[in-house]
Amino acid sequence: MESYVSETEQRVAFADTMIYDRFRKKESLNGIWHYAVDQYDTCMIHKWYEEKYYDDKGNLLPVDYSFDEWDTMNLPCCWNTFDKMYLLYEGSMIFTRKFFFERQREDERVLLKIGAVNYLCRVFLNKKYVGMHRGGSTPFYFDITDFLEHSNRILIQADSTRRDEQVPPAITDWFNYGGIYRDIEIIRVPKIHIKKFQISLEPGSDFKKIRTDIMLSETVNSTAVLTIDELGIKQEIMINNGKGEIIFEAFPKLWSPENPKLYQVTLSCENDVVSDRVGFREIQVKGMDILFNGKPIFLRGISCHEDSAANGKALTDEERRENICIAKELGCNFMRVAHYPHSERMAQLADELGILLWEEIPVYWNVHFKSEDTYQDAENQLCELITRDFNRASVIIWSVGNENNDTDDRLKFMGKLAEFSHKIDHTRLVSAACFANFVKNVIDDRLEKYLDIIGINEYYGWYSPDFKILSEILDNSNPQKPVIITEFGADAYAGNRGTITDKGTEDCQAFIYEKQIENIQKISYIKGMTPWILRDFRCPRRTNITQKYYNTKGLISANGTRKMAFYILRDFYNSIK
Ligand code: GCB
Repeated sequence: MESYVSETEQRVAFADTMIYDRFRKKESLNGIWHYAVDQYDTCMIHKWYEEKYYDDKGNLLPVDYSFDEWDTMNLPCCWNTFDKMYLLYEGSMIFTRKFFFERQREDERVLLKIGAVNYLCRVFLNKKYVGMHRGGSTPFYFDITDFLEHSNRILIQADSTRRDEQVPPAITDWFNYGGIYRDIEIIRVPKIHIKKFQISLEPGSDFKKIRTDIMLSETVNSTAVLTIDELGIKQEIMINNGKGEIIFEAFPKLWSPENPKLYQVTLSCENDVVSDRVGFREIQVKGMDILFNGKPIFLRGISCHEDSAANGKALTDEERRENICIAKELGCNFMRVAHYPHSERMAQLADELGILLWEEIPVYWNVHFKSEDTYQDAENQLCELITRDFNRASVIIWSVGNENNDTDDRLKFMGKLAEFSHKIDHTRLVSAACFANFVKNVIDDRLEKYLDIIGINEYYGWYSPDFKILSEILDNSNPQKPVIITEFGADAYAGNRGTITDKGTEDCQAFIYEKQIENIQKISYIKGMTPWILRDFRCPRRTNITQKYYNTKGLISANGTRKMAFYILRDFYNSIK
């Protein structure tokens, strides 16, 4: 590793630096930032962020930047959709802006929150290195109290370079959007503040107990107060050494996709007050059933990427809402938001609009399963995701990965991730999208023993032409846990018609959906499906004339045109509702 990199590999923001921040007052640093493409990492090598304009003797030095004269970009955004010139750019970009800051209270701590940067991010404030983060889709926080002045310059490096040892690795089947593509915010908190606030229905309590876990920023003894006015609850919670937990009796109306009832909850402790809007629900596996609020459920799902033609991964709220509404129009009660954490807005909207979610980390294809560093990166992303979305009733499944061959190293790596998810969240199920054993034609992935639900990706009718083998696999298998068919599908260019064997046509895609549904619905251990995929998405690997750098397995095109298969799935879901 070159020395310029190692200096700025210190002070990594991991999940333990996160704070509870929903509905906290935030000052936004979104908006106009100056930027420059920095293909050769010159900013890091020559330390532009130190802004050395003179040598020790006071002589003017030549510099290769002029921050405040650079072009501007409105953040957050993906640079690839900002300007055609950057569509295929991968590497570093430097962003900078100035802002004023006034301290409000003597004891306040000031945190910088960045919603997501793909993939590496380094932050500098007033010529000093603040810290870095790795992982392209989860939020991170820095305490910048001691860096702030009245007039400030912030400089951020966003580095979207694909690397094999990262999570995801270099080759994926989606587009590598770069940029600071989620909100950049400043949050003021009192010195003693609420770092963690988790609230949920206690599983197995007959829907009559709520559990709350709290952690403060300091290891003090104190008392917190939780209120849920609508339920007449005002509960004191003892805090010892900065931590408190309580389980108490309550009778909430249960949250469900049909009735997404949310309660306003407030937690106060010392000088800090936070709130949330939460639903209470229970998800469990019993024998071969998935029980939602105690009743067996079939997950009528659809997979979905975080990708829009106009905005890349920086979807607007309207675009996210539209995706959820289209899924509901399909008759879905469930979405698999693949293959990495989507914005926290997605789960918040799912809570409000009523749709269940599978959330995933990008342990995708050929991850470096042997590497301890890669494992730590994956576990940290998982921890950041769980910490961020713990209070979202809509999220019922954590997925620890997608389509990885059943090797010993992978089993150890993903088994550990599954155990980790169970350890830090006992209110949800854990799964992964696996392969069937295509040699023996049976579902027998060894990861099964760590999972609550087995996800199976199969592409019969598309990559594997013979549907007879699908029915053989499904008949041969005797899984001991419920199965979700997490992927099947076929490419189709919207409006392209042909026979059922003409690849790339709507007719072929629709035919494959019919045959898949015919096979899947006969199998009683299958408790859900999330076909691939709601909407066409950008993908550099897809160069066919019917693809044009898009994966066209969407039931709708990137601009929303419904394909024939959309109606096949909609009719099936409506028939089993
Ligand atoms: C898969 C992957 C997904 C791809 C899809 C495809 O199995 O999980 O990421 O996009 O197949 O279209 O090939």
